[in-house]
Amino acid sequence: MKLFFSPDQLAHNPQKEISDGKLVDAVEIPQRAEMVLNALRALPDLCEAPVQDLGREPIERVHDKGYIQFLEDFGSLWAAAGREGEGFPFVWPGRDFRTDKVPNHLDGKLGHYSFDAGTPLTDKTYGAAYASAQSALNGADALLNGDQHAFALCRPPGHHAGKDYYGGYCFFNNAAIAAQYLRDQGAERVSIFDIDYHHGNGTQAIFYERADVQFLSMHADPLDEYPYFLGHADERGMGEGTGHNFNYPLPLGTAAPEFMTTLNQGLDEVARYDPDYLIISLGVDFFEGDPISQFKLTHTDMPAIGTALRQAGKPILFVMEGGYAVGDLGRNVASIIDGYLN
Ligand code: SP5
Ligand code: ZN
Repeated sequence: MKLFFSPDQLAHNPQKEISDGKLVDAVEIPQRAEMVLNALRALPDLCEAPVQDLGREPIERVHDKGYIQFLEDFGSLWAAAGREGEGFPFVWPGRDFRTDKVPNHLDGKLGHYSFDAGTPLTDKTYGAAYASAQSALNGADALLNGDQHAFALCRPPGHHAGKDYYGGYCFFNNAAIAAQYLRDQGAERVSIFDIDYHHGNGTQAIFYERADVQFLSMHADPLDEYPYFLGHADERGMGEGTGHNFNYPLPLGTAAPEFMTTLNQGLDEVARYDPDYLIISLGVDFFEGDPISQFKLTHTDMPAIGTALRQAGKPILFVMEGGYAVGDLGRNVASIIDGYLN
């Protein structure tokens, strides 16, 4: 299995995030990728492949140009405003506000292009997010060239990012960019199954009205967990996309038996849809030791997840999403991939 990762992805190195009313240590840190990289390097069936720059165009197929430009310009805008430290929005267009005009003011732009205050933005974010998307695109290319599977070690993650907004530590939606690229290169149908602990709100929104990309997400019930405002079971798609969106909200405290039953339920829907390619948005924040999550999967539960995914029998692109128990992250991901391969 080819492994795609670019060292440029490490440049986004946030120090603090807002949580519980305080600035606390950031959890989506470069060490996450280093831990996964080291653990995957130890697997005999993994080989690192170079990440080619496939350009900005495949990112523009998913994201708004003004949004991409804002991320690229953010560092200079922040410095020109005489500000130090990391950027956080503090005002958003809530109900009754307008979103059809992009404010001139930096604070207005931050609110326009984001949905939470928990995601630090810096002058290094764009380059790292761009490189993360390139890793996903190279993984997609491997499948197009006949590989049966590929692992894109994306970081920063992507599944909370929508067409023109960031949040949840996500800036470019790597899985969505890969799915669109597969479609543009000739695939007829692509499924994205998001097994991160949090609902993949950005991915859902991007494909909500489309029949050519099926989206499934299993996650902590949004009534009780971030991102709170999307991810319910009755969200089934709109227009042509009706019937192609599947959400499986699960209670806090969910452990392996219910998790696996739900995973297999989702894989049954994938089989019915019969996609050319399956993308797994692989967050491992369902681990019992995750510092911001409340599922109860143990380290020994991991291989069975890989085995179930293997049984789907489709070419698979793994796209890394969340998982914040940094010390256990590498071995958890490696166990899933080991279960998948063996
Ligand atoms: C990709 C991904 O997994 N993003 C997750 C974003 C979650 N952001 C909200 C974090 C809130 C943490 N609050 C924890 C409080 C513990 N006292
Ligand atoms: Zn997550």
